[in-house]
Amino acid sequence: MGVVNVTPDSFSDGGSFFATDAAVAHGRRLAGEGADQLDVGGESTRPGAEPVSQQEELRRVLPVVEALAGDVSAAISIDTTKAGVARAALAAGATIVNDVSALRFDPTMVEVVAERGAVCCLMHMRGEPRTMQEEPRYDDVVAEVEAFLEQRLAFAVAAGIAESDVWLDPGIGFGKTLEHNLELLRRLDEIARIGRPVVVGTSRKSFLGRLTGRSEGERVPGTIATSVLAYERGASVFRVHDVAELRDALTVAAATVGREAAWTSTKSR
Ligand code: HH2
Repeated sequence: MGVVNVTPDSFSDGGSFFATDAAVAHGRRLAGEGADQLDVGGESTRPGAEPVSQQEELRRVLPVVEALAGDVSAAISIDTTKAGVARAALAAGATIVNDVSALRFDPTMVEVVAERGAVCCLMHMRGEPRTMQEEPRYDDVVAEVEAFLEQRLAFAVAAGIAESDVWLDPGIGFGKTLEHNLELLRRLDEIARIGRPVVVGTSRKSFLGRLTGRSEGERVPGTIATSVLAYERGASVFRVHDVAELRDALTVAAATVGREAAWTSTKSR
């Protein structure tokens, strides 16, 4: 899954693709590099980020979704917590809703996803982006994230979303310390045992910088290491900024463990 951030303030590529044309060109490039999904987002979720109005978010993402949906074979995912943005993006050709609040922030989001029969990615986050990194504490981070994801999956299914349309994500970096992120990656098989596709987003995140001392753009090796280990432990969707590098790494990893490269079959979703 390639990241297309149409934002001025995203943590690793903020501002680079803020103009519609630049974002569309970037999405085309990532699709050409082998992304099976393009995740288009108009609001940064980095710690302390300022909220964006629905009108502004729509202005940013809708032309990009429209242009890419008619143009690339990759499925289009809309990275939003707002039902109005998801509804418009799905009408414009998106087929996946990536909701980092796991259907919690907007009470009407669940209806939009269910009505449209969209795939939805439910992610674990402690609290909300503004405050999530204020002293995150867990007794057992993996058990708590797993319980949360099971509860959100049950909520989605009870509201009419097909279980087969739900992907789950432990939310690396969302209300977690370095140790929490590493523990989640180390024990990712426990999350995979829930039985839904697991999405993992480690791409260029700050915990990689804490381990290596590298700045955002220099964190691709760390992104690859964590993604390959997550793959080995059962993850099947990798939300990344650097698609070509990840694709090669995962192709080699899949051949090594003797598993079919599962991400190639998610294209149509
Ligand atoms: N991470 C980010 C945003 N959305 N969605 C899912 N499902 N999983 C993630 O790990 C995830 C996500 C943060 O990365 P980025 O989009 O690069 O930054 P920003 O939120 O600042 O735009």
